[in-house]
Amino acid sequence: MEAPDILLRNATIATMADGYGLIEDGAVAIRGGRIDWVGPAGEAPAEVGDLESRDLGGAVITPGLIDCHTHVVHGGDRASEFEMRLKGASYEEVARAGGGIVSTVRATRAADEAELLARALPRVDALIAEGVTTIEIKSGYGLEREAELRMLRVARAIGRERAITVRTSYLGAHALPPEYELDRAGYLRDVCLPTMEAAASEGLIDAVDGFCEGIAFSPDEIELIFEEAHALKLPVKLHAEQLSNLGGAALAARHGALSADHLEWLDAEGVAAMAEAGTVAVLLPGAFYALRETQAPPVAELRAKGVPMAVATDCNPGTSPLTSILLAMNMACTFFRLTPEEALSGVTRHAARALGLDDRGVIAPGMRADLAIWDARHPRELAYRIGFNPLIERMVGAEA
Ligand code: DI6
Ligand code: FE
Repeated sequence: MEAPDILLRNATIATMADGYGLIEDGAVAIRGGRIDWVGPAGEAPAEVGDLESRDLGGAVITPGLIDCHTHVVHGGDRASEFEMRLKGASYEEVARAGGGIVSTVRATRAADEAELLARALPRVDALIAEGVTTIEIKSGYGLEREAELRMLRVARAIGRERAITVRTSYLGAHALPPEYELDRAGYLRDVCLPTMEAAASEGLIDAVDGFCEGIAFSPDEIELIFEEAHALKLPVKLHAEQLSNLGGAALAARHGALSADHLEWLDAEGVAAMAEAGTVAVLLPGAFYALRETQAPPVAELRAKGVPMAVATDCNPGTSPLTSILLAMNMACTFFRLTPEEALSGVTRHAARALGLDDRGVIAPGMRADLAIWDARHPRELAYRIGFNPLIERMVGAEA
Protein backbone atom coordinates (compact mmCIF):
# COMPACT_ATOMS: atom_id res chain seq x y z
CA MET A 1 0.00 0.00 0.00
CA GLU A 2 1.04 3.64 -0.50
CA ALA A 3 2.72 4.78 2.75
CA PRO A 4 0.28 7.11 4.59
CA ASP A 5 1.32 10.02 6.80
CA ILE A 6 1.68 8.10 10.04
CA LEU A 7 3.84 7.42 13.11
CA LEU A 8 4.71 3.71 13.39
CA ARG A 9 5.77 2.91 16.96
CA ASN A 10 6.49 0.01 19.37
CA ALA A 11 8.73 -1.70 16.80
CA THR A 12 12.24 -3.08 16.47
CA ILE A 13 13.61 -1.06 13.57
CA ALA A 14 16.42 -2.38 11.36
CA THR A 15 17.40 0.88 9.66
CA MET A 16 20.22 -0.96 7.77
CA ALA A 17 22.18 2.31 7.96
CA ASP A 18 25.28 0.36 9.06
CA GLY A 19 24.76 -3.34 9.56
CA TYR A 20 21.35 -3.75 11.13
CA GLY A 21 21.34 -0.20 12.50
CA LEU A 22 18.98 -1.61 15.12
CA ILE A 23 16.66 0.62 17.18
CA GLU A 24 14.78 -1.23 19.94
CA ASP A 25 11.39 0.25 20.90
CA GLY A 26 11.70 2.54 17.92
CA ALA A 27 9.36 4.77 15.95
CA VAL A 28 9.24 5.88 12.31
CA ALA A 29 7.42 9.04 11.17
CA ILE A 30 6.28 9.13 7.53
CA ARG A 31 5.13 12.21 5.62
CA GLY A 32 4.50 12.54 1.90
CA GLY A 33 5.81 9.05 1.18
CA ARG A 34 9.20 9.87 2.73
CA ILE A 35 10.81 9.10 6.10
CA ASP A 36 10.36 12.22 8.24
CA TRP A 37 12.03 10.93 11.43
CA VAL A 38 13.26 7.62 12.88
CA GLY A 39 14.66 6.86 16.33
CA PRO A 40 13.92 5.62 19.86
CA ALA A 41 10.23 6.26 20.59
CA GLY A 42 11.15 8.19 23.75
CA GLU A 43 13.11 10.71 21.64
CA ALA A 44 10.36 11.43 19.09
CA PRO A 45 10.30 15.20 18.38
CA ALA A 46 7.17 17.22 19.09
CA GLU A 47 6.74 17.82 15.33
CA VAL A 48 5.57 14.22 14.83
CA GLY A 49 2.87 14.63 17.45
CA ASP A 50 0.22 15.57 14.84
CA LEU A 51 0.61 12.27 12.99
CA GLU A 52 -1.83 9.40 13.41
CA SER A 53 -0.03 6.83 15.55
CA ARG A 54 -0.02 3.04 15.00
CA ASP A 55 1.24 0.51 17.60
CA LEU A 56 3.05 -2.37 15.82
CA GLY A 57 3.13 -4.60 18.89
CA GLY A 58 6.89 -5.17 18.80
CA ALA A 59 7.06 -6.15 15.10
CA VAL A 60 10.26 -5.69 13.07
CA ILE A 61 10.46 -2.94 10.45
CA THR A 62 13.05 -3.11 7.66
CA PRO A 63 13.51 -1.11 4.48
CA GLY A 64 11.43 -2.55 1.63
CA LEU A 65 13.45 -5.39 0.07
CA ILE A 66 15.22 -4.90 -3.27
CA ASP A 67 15.71 -7.76 -5.76
CA CYS A 68 18.58 -6.28 -7.81
CA HIS A 69 18.99 -9.06 -10.41
CA THR A 70 16.06 -10.77 -12.17
CA HIS A 71 14.98 -12.09 -15.56
CA VAL A 72 11.29 -12.26 -14.58
CA VAL A 73 10.08 -11.29 -18.08
CA HIS A 74 10.33 -14.30 -20.41
CA GLY A 75 8.19 -16.70 -22.41
CA GLY A 76 7.77 -20.38 -21.71
CA ASP A 77 9.53 -22.38 -19.01
CA ARG A 78 12.26 -25.02 -18.81
CA ALA A 79 10.49 -27.65 -16.67
CA SER A 80 10.96 -30.31 -19.36
CA GLU A 81 14.71 -29.61 -19.38
CA PHE A 82 14.73 -29.90 -15.58
CA GLU A 83 13.06 -33.30 -15.90
CA MET A 84 15.37 -34.45 -18.73
CA ARG A 85 18.43 -33.59 -16.68
CA LEU A 86 17.05 -35.51 -13.68
CA LYS A 87 16.47 -38.49 -15.93
CA GLY A 88 20.14 -38.38 -16.77
CA ALA A 89 20.30 -36.32 -19.96
CA SER A 90 23.51 -34.34 -20.40
CA TYR A 91 23.52 -30.60 -21.10
CA GLU A 92 24.50 -31.47 -24.67
CA GLU A 93 21.52 -33.82 -25.05
CA VAL A 94 19.28 -31.11 -23.60
CA ALA A 95 20.72 -28.56 -26.02
CA ARG A 96 20.29 -30.96 -28.97
CA ALA A 97 16.67 -31.43 -27.89
CA GLY A 98 16.30 -27.65 -28.24
CA GLY A 99 16.74 -26.82 -24.57
CA GLY A 100 18.79 -24.09 -22.97
CA ILE A 101 18.54 -20.33 -23.37
CA VAL A 102 17.56 -20.81 -27.04
CA SER A 103 14.29 -22.49 -26.05
CA THR A 104 13.38 -19.49 -23.90
CA VAL A 105 14.39 -17.16 -26.73
CA ARG A 106 11.99 -18.99 -29.08
CA ALA A 107 9.16 -18.82 -26.54
CA THR A 108 9.81 -15.14 -25.80
CA ARG A 109 9.89 -14.16 -29.49
CA ALA A 110 6.57 -15.97 -29.98
CA ALA A 111 4.83 -14.14 -27.12
CA ASP A 112 3.23 -10.69 -27.45
CA GLU A 113 3.42 -7.98 -24.77
CA ALA A 114 0.15 -9.05 -23.14
CA GLU A 115 1.31 -12.64 -22.77
CA LEU A 116 4.77 -11.70 -21.50
CA LEU A 117 3.15 -9.37 -18.94
CA ALA A 118 0.58 -11.97 -17.86
CA ARG A 119 3.34 -14.57 -17.33
CA ALA A 120 5.66 -12.18 -15.46
CA LEU A 121 3.13 -10.70 -13.04
CA PRO A 122 2.67 -13.85 -10.89
CA ARG A 123 6.46 -14.00 -10.44
CA VAL A 124 6.57 -10.34 -9.46
CA ASP A 125 3.58 -10.85 -7.13
CA ALA A 126 5.46 -13.66 -5.36
CA LEU A 127 8.33 -11.25 -4.70
CA ILE A 128 5.95 -8.46 -3.60
CA ALA A 129 4.37 -10.91 -1.14
CA GLU A 130 7.79 -11.17 0.54
CA GLY A 131 8.22 -7.41 0.96
CA VAL A 132 10.01 -6.49 -2.29
CA THR A 133 9.45 -2.81 -3.17
CA THR A 134 12.10 -2.43 -5.92
CA ILE A 135 12.98 -4.97 -8.62
CA GLU A 136 15.53 -5.00 -11.43
CA ILE A 137 14.35 -6.64 -14.64
CA LYS A 138 16.61 -7.57 -17.58
CA SER A 139 15.97 -8.13 -21.26
CA GLY A 140 18.04 -10.84 -22.95
CA TYR A 141 15.62 -13.48 -24.21
CA GLY A 142 14.64 -11.61 -27.37
CA LEU A 143 18.10 -11.31 -28.98
CA GLU A 144 16.47 -9.45 -31.89
CA ARG A 145 15.37 -5.81 -31.97
CA GLU A 146 11.60 -6.03 -31.60
CA ALA A 147 11.59 -8.84 -29.06
CA GLU A 148 14.18 -7.08 -26.88
CA LEU A 149 12.18 -3.84 -26.99
CA ARG A 150 9.01 -5.80 -26.23
CA MET A 151 10.62 -7.33 -23.12
CA LEU A 152 11.69 -3.91 -21.88
CA ARG A 153 8.27 -2.35 -22.54
CA VAL A 154 6.74 -5.17 -20.49
CA ALA A 155 9.23 -4.49 -17.69
CA ARG A 156 8.16 -0.84 -17.65
CA ALA A 157 4.49 -1.93 -17.70
CA ILE A 158 5.06 -4.00 -14.55
CA GLY A 159 6.02 -0.78 -12.76
CA ARG A 160 2.68 0.71 -13.83
CA GLU A 161 0.62 -2.39 -13.00
CA ARG A 162 2.02 -2.95 -9.51
CA ALA A 163 3.13 -0.77 -6.56
CA ILE A 164 6.81 -1.55 -7.14
CA THR A 165 9.76 0.36 -8.58
CA VAL A 166 11.15 -1.30 -11.71
CA ARG A 167 14.72 -0.66 -12.87
CA THR A 168 15.59 -2.19 -16.24
CA SER A 169 18.85 -3.52 -17.65
CA TYR A 170 19.53 -4.18 -21.33
CA LEU A 171 21.00 -7.69 -21.75
CA GLY A 172 21.24 -8.06 -25.51
CA ALA A 173 24.65 -9.61 -24.84
CA HIS A 174 23.10 -12.58 -23.00
CA ALA A 175 23.58 -15.25 -25.69
CA LEU A 176 24.19 -15.53 -29.44
CA PRO A 177 20.89 -16.15 -31.25
CA PRO A 178 20.89 -19.21 -33.52
CA GLU A 179 20.63 -17.16 -36.72
CA TYR A 180 23.95 -15.51 -35.89
CA GLU A 181 25.74 -18.67 -34.76
CA LEU A 182 28.45 -18.13 -37.38
CA ASP A 183 28.55 -14.37 -37.27
CA ARG A 184 29.25 -13.05 -33.76
CA ALA A 185 30.52 -9.71 -34.98
CA GLY A 186 27.43 -9.31 -37.14
CA TYR A 187 25.11 -9.91 -34.17
CA LEU A 188 26.85 -7.28 -32.09
CA ARG A 189 27.10 -4.78 -34.98
CA ASP A 190 23.68 -5.26 -36.58
CA VAL A 191 21.44 -6.26 -33.65
CA CYS A 192 22.84 -5.90 -30.15
CA LEU A 193 24.31 -2.39 -30.34
CA PRO A 194 21.59 -0.76 -32.50
CA THR A 195 18.89 -2.25 -30.26
CA MET A 196 20.61 -0.80 -27.19
CA GLU A 197 20.46 2.63 -28.87
CA ALA A 198 16.80 2.18 -29.80
CA ALA A 199 15.89 1.07 -26.28
CA ALA A 200 17.77 4.01 -24.77
CA SER A 201 16.07 6.50 -27.09
CA GLU A 202 12.69 5.08 -26.00
CA GLY A 203 13.66 5.50 -22.33
CA LEU A 204 13.40 1.75 -21.76
CA ILE A 205 16.74 1.08 -20.04
CA ASP A 206 18.35 2.25 -16.81
CA ALA A 207 21.58 0.21 -17.16
CA VAL A 208 23.39 -2.13 -19.56
CA ASP A 209 24.40 -5.69 -18.61
CA GLY A 210 26.24 -8.54 -20.36
CA PHE A 211 27.14 -12.19 -19.85
CA CYS A 212 30.93 -12.57 -19.88
CA GLU A 213 31.52 -16.32 -20.19
CA GLY A 214 32.94 -18.90 -22.54
CA ILE A 215 29.41 -19.92 -23.58
CA ALA A 216 28.43 -16.26 -24.03
CA PHE A 217 30.61 -13.23 -24.79
CA SER A 218 34.33 -12.54 -24.45
CA PRO A 219 35.86 -9.64 -22.51
CA ASP A 220 36.65 -7.91 -25.83
CA GLU A 221 33.03 -8.26 -26.97
CA ILE A 222 31.77 -7.02 -23.58
CA GLU A 223 34.11 -4.03 -23.94
CA LEU A 224 32.21 -3.08 -27.15
CA ILE A 225 28.94 -3.26 -25.19
CA PHE A 226 30.35 -1.11 -22.38
CA GLU A 227 31.73 1.50 -24.78
CA GLU A 228 28.28 1.90 -26.38
CA ALA A 229 26.70 2.15 -22.93
CA HIS A 230 29.15 4.90 -21.98
CA ALA A 231 28.33 6.75 -25.19
CA LEU A 232 24.66 6.55 -24.21
CA LYS A 233 25.54 7.69 -20.66
CA LEU A 234 24.13 4.49 -19.18
CA PRO A 235 25.69 2.71 -16.19
CA VAL A 236 26.93 -0.85 -16.68
CA LYS A 237 26.85 -4.14 -14.78
CA LEU A 238 28.02 -7.64 -15.72
CA HIS A 239 27.34 -11.34 -15.23
CA ALA A 240 30.93 -12.33 -14.48
CA GLU A 241 32.98 -15.35 -13.31
CA GLN A 242 29.90 -17.57 -13.04
CA LEU A 243 31.41 -20.71 -14.64
CA SER A 244 35.04 -19.68 -15.23
CA ASN A 245 37.38 -16.71 -14.81
CA LEU A 246 37.70 -14.52 -17.88
CA GLY A 247 38.55 -11.42 -15.87
CA GLY A 248 35.00 -10.12 -16.34
CA ALA A 249 34.70 -8.60 -12.86
CA ALA A 250 37.98 -6.69 -13.23
CA LEU A 251 36.82 -5.50 -16.66
CA ALA A 252 33.51 -4.35 -15.16
CA ALA A 253 35.33 -2.57 -12.34
CA ARG A 254 37.64 -0.82 -14.83
CA HIS A 255 34.47 0.49 -16.49
CA GLY A 256 33.06 1.74 -13.18
CA ALA A 257 30.32 -0.88 -13.17
CA LEU A 258 27.54 -0.64 -10.62
CA SER A 259 27.89 -4.36 -10.01
CA ALA A 260 29.47 -7.62 -11.07
CA ASP A 261 27.16 -10.57 -10.56
CA HIS A 262 27.53 -14.32 -9.82
CA LEU A 263 31.34 -14.27 -9.08
CA GLU A 264 31.77 -17.96 -8.17
CA TRP A 265 35.22 -17.94 -9.88
CA LEU A 266 36.28 -14.41 -8.86
CA ASP A 267 39.99 -14.17 -7.99
CA ALA A 268 42.06 -11.81 -5.80
CA GLU A 269 42.73 -9.48 -8.76
CA GLY A 270 39.01 -9.17 -9.41
CA VAL A 271 38.26 -8.55 -5.72
CA ALA A 272 40.90 -5.81 -5.58
CA ALA A 273 39.58 -4.17 -8.75
CA MET A 274 36.01 -4.21 -7.43
CA ALA A 275 37.13 -2.79 -4.06
CA GLU A 276 39.02 -0.02 -5.84
CA ALA A 277 36.08 0.86 -8.10
CA GLY A 278 33.33 0.50 -5.48
CA THR A 279 31.61 -2.09 -7.66
CA VAL A 280 29.01 -4.12 -5.76
CA ALA A 281 29.31 -7.95 -5.68
CA VAL A 282 25.85 -9.37 -6.44
CA LEU A 283 25.65 -12.95 -5.18
CA LEU A 284 23.12 -15.27 -6.82
CA PRO A 285 22.77 -18.45 -4.73
CA GLY A 286 19.72 -19.66 -6.67
CA ALA A 287 21.82 -20.46 -9.75
CA PHE A 288 24.55 -21.98 -7.55
CA TYR A 289 21.89 -24.23 -5.98
CA ALA A 290 20.05 -25.18 -9.20
CA LEU A 291 23.29 -25.98 -11.04
CA ARG A 292 24.63 -27.84 -7.97
CA GLU A 293 27.80 -25.79 -8.16
CA THR A 294 30.63 -26.46 -5.72
CA GLN A 295 32.78 -23.36 -6.25
CA ALA A 296 31.35 -20.57 -4.03
CA PRO A 297 32.17 -16.86 -4.48
CA PRO A 298 35.17 -15.70 -2.34
CA VAL A 299 32.97 -14.08 0.32
CA ALA A 300 35.73 -13.93 2.96
CA GLU A 301 37.98 -11.99 0.54
CA LEU A 302 35.14 -9.70 -0.55
CA ARG A 303 34.37 -9.02 3.12
CA ALA A 304 38.03 -8.43 4.00
CA LYS A 305 38.42 -5.92 1.15
CA GLY A 306 35.19 -4.13 2.04
CA VAL A 307 33.40 -4.93 -1.24
CA PRO A 308 29.65 -4.37 -0.67
CA MET A 309 27.78 -7.66 -1.21
CA ALA A 310 24.21 -7.80 -2.50
CA VAL A 311 21.96 -10.88 -2.77
CA ALA A 312 19.32 -11.45 -5.47
CA THR A 313 17.09 -14.20 -6.86
CA ASP A 314 18.42 -14.14 -10.47
CA CYS A 315 14.86 -15.33 -11.22
CA ASN A 316 15.20 -16.94 -14.67
CA PRO A 317 13.64 -20.08 -16.24
CA GLY A 318 16.90 -21.93 -16.76
CA THR A 319 19.38 -21.71 -13.90
CA SER A 320 17.40 -20.00 -11.13
CA PRO A 321 13.60 -20.39 -11.31
CA LEU A 322 13.49 -18.80 -7.84
CA THR A 323 10.87 -16.23 -6.80
CA SER A 324 11.70 -16.03 -3.09
CA ILE A 325 14.05 -13.27 -1.92
CA LEU A 326 13.88 -14.70 1.62
CA LEU A 327 15.05 -18.09 0.38
CA ALA A 328 17.82 -16.36 -1.58
CA MET A 329 18.92 -14.77 1.71
CA ASN A 330 18.86 -18.14 3.48
CA MET A 331 20.86 -19.75 0.64
CA ALA A 332 23.41 -16.89 0.72
CA CYS A 333 23.98 -17.68 4.41
CA THR A 334 23.96 -21.46 4.13
CA PHE A 335 25.90 -21.86 0.87
CA PHE A 336 28.05 -18.70 0.81
CA ARG A 337 28.41 -18.17 4.62
CA LEU A 338 27.04 -14.63 4.71
CA THR A 339 25.81 -13.62 8.14
CA PRO A 340 22.06 -12.89 8.42
CA GLU A 341 22.99 -9.21 8.84
CA GLU A 342 25.03 -9.30 5.59
CA ALA A 343 22.19 -11.09 3.80
CA LEU A 344 19.69 -8.41 4.87
CA SER A 345 22.15 -5.65 3.89
CA GLY A 346 22.39 -7.53 0.58
CA VAL A 347 18.71 -7.06 -0.22
CA THR A 348 18.48 -3.49 1.12
CA ARG A 349 21.41 -1.01 1.29
CA HIS A 350 23.79 -2.91 -1.00
CA ALA A 351 21.09 -3.90 -3.48
CA ALA A 352 20.09 -0.22 -3.83
CA ARG A 353 23.74 0.61 -4.53
CA ALA A 354 23.94 -2.18 -7.15
CA LEU A 355 21.13 -0.33 -8.98
CA GLY A 356 22.68 3.11 -8.52
CA LEU A 357 19.81 4.20 -6.24
CA ASP A 358 20.56 6.43 -3.22
CA ASP A 359 16.99 7.14 -2.07
CA ARG A 360 16.17 3.73 -0.59
CA GLY A 361 17.56 0.65 1.09
CA VAL A 362 18.02 2.47 4.43
CA ILE A 363 15.44 3.88 6.87
CA ALA A 364 16.65 7.46 7.37
CA PRO A 365 15.12 10.95 7.06
CA GLY A 366 14.49 11.87 3.41
CA MET A 367 14.55 8.31 2.14
CA ARG A 368 11.54 6.83 0.35
CA ALA A 369 9.12 5.28 2.84
CA ASP A 370 9.56 1.85 1.25
CA LEU A 371 9.09 -0.36 4.30
CA ALA A 372 8.40 -3.98 5.22
CA ILE A 373 6.78 -4.89 8.54
CA TRP A 374 7.48 -8.43 9.83
CA ASP A 375 6.02 -10.78 12.44
CA ALA A 376 9.42 -11.29 13.99
CA ARG A 377 11.35 -10.22 17.06
CA HIS A 378 14.75 -9.77 15.40
CA PRO A 379 15.68 -9.17 11.72
CA ARG A 380 17.99 -12.21 11.72
CA GLU A 381 14.83 -14.34 11.56
CA LEU A 382 14.32 -13.27 7.93
CA ALA A 383 17.34 -15.26 6.67
CA TYR A 384 16.95 -18.04 9.24
CA ARG A 385 13.72 -19.73 8.21
CA ILE A 386 13.46 -21.88 5.08
CA GLY A 387 10.34 -21.29 3.01
CA PHE A 388 8.51 -19.21 5.66
CA ASN A 389 7.21 -15.71 4.99
CA PRO A 390 6.58 -13.57 8.14
CA LEU A 391 5.58 -10.42 6.21
CA ILE A 392 2.73 -8.50 7.85
CA GLU A 393 2.62 -5.50 5.51
CA ARG A 394 4.60 -3.71 2.80
CA MET A 395 4.55 0.07 2.33
CA VAL A 396 5.68 1.89 -0.81
CA GLY A 397 6.94 5.44 -0.57
CA ALA A 398 6.83 8.25 -3.09
CA GLU A 399 9.16 9.68 -5.70
CA ALA A 400 10.84 12.94 -4.63
N1 DI6 B 1 23.60 -16.74 -16.29
C1 DI6 B 1 22.70 -17.67 -15.99
O1 DI6 B 1 22.81 -18.55 -15.16
C2 DI6 B 1 21.49 -17.41 -16.82
N2 DI6 B 1 21.91 -16.34 -17.63
C3 DI6 B 1 23.13 -15.95 -17.26
O2 DI6 B 1 23.69 -14.99 -17.74
C4 DI6 B 1 21.02 -18.58 -17.62
C5 DI6 B 1 19.74 -18.19 -18.29
C6 DI6 B 1 19.00 -19.39 -18.84
O3 DI6 B 1 19.51 -20.53 -18.72
O4 DI6 B 1 17.87 -19.16 -19.33
FE1 FE C 1 21.22 -13.48 -14.44
